[in-house]
Amino acid sequence: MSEEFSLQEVIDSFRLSLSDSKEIFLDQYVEGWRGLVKLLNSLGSVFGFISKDVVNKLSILVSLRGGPEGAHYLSLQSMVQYELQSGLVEGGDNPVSGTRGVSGCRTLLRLHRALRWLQLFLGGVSRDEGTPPTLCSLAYSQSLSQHHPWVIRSAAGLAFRMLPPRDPFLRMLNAGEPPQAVEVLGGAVPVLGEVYTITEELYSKHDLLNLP
Ligand code: 1PX
Repeated sequence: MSEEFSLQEVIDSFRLSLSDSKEIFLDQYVEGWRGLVKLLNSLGSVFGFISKDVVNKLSILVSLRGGPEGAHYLSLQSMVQYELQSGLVEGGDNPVSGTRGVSGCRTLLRLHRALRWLQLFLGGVSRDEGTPPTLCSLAYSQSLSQHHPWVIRSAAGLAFRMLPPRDPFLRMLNAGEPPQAVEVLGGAVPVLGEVYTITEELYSKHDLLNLP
């Protein structure tokens, strides 16, 4: 994977994370998020606190996947099953991550909620429903913000205002000129939507949507 952000690479990773039987592979899911971090990093230091949090969550998942119980972290489905069976979902003393009180399920839940934000935001941009700062803040208020305390919400609100206008934003996606980038974006939304919906159903079935 190159150092530069590529929307297509992100879409490919999320698409590849989906197996034929609709399991979601963790490695490719993490890879998709790594791609998004590149864009976050290129947006400037105001977005640093967001990027840091995502990187931190990704490294927790990577350490679980690379640890002695890593085989259980092949997919989101196997992770949920393993952590439920082992009493780790609530974040018991997890010998694998070495991070006490941090489960794969609760870590991924944060990214899952953010994926909803991304799906709403990119949908709005692709349909040209407003400027990136406006759409970003609208998508945030319809999703992630409900899970964030005031201090995070206000810092996020400040960062959103620093987002570039539509055309420069589309050019940052590294998917060709704006009209082409819009097309690629249009293709990204259903892929993100599918990953989101499968995860949502999995978490909902096991009553994991409110993990602390
Ligand atoms: C095609 C390009 C689109 C742009 C890609 C940018 C991807 C950004 C993804 C943002 C992901 C944010 C993850 C937040 C996870 C979270 O909720 N963490 C909080 C709770 O964690 P804890 O472990 O304590 O339970 C944590 O407190 C969060 C801290 C960071 C602030 C999060 C603000 C989220 C704003 C989302 C919008 C990002 C704006 C990017 C602009 C393009």
